Amino acid sequence: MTDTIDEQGAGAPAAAVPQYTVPQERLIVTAVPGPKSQELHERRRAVVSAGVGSALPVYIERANGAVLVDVDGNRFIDFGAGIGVTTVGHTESNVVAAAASQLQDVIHTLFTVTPYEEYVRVAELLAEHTPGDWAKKSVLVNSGAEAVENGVKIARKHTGRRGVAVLDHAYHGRTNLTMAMNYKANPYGWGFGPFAGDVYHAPGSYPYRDGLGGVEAAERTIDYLEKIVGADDLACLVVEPIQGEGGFMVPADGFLPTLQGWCTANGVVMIADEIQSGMARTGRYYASEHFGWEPDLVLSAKGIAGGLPLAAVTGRAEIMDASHPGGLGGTFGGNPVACAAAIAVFEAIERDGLLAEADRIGGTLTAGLERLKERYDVIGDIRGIGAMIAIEVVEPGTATTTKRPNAQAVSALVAYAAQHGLLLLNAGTWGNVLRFLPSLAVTDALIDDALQVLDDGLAALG
Ligand code: PLZ
Repeated sequence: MTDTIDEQGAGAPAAAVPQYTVPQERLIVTAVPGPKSQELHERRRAVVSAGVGSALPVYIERANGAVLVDVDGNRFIDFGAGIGVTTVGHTESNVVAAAASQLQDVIHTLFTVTPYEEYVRVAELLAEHTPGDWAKKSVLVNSGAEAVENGVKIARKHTGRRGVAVLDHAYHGRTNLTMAMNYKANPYGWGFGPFAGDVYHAPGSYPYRDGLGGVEAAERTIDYLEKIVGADDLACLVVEPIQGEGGFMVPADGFLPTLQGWCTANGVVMIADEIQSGMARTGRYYASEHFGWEPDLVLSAKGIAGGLPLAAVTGRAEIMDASHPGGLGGTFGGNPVACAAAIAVFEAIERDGLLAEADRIGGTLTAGLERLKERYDVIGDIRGIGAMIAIEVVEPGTATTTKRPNAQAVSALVAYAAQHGLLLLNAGTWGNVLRFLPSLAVTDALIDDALQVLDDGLAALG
């Protein structure tokens, strides 16, 4: 997906050339936010809870490919993709067509009342594309947090145990159980307790800061689980193969398979939270594959349905069948329109070679960031895989010594980028990470342009 409408030359292939409905270029025509966005923001203040934030309060009117258009006519290169949701591109034409067609046929029945084929098809696709060559089953739900909740429910029922282990820097959602599973209380849990019990936080793998090899880091995690938690009452260990909100930490080699080995030996269900890292984002269907990790259960959400709400727990059939009939469900889970969109997403990944597109994006981004790192010593680390790349920003002169987190520079860069038509998201426990999560429709030209904005922003830090 490297061609735009303007670039279709005579040599372009006849099929699979995306037709964008929005020019794939940034364009700033007003102050950011512009007058119409400001007006909408005033209306919002009166009626939308103050607890709901917005990273960039420009109100979006249209979105296509890798570009957002706001109500004032400004166009932004979208390096957030709704936090890794519109992975196949905004308003991807096949996703739109599949959802529109499904809207005409059936919008809702509730699968647990009267079922429909689309749910079954999504479960088949998940069984095929999640890691591990064994019989798999799924349950479909509405959100990432709900997938985490269901993964834990199923693991508890299967093991007859209560304990839930997670890693430091983890993020798993905003429901009561998942708030307890997050590393950061502020903003996710602050004042919202009491929280669910039996949740244990163990150290993970953060190569830039802990300097540990994967097996060493896993041994530290296991030691914690054995000494502090105790394996006997542990139902599951939930791990993001590449941590998302925590700052895109790529674990050292061997970390994940070593933990899986320990879990298997101890009857603990190991669950991959692939909600941010899955669905082709890293150049594989699931990031676990990069690490030779075959999890017992895999959680999908975000990118699975091209922007429509859908999430899933998929895994070993014998674990997924642990629940008594009627134990799993929910009114909107596996909605037919969302399922039709998800089927179109799986098709787009295959038809448009999107796994290779993620590799291309990772290559272009990483090379450009490496060049910036040579010139700006606030870039401490560049990490990530495919279209899930981040830089960790540190105080000048500390990149190889104390690595002091530099949230101020991250905020300044995000603000600078927004003013210049580039939507960037921060991440990281200390707000010290700048993450790049473009859709797989982003062209190399757009990436180069975004890197130039970042270069200018870094220069402006002084
Ligand atoms: N697990 C790994 O990344 C969602 C949070 C946005 P939901 N991350 C974005 C926000 O501020 O609320 C996420 C994730 C991982 C679970 C979740 C939760 O997914 O669909 O937001 O519930």
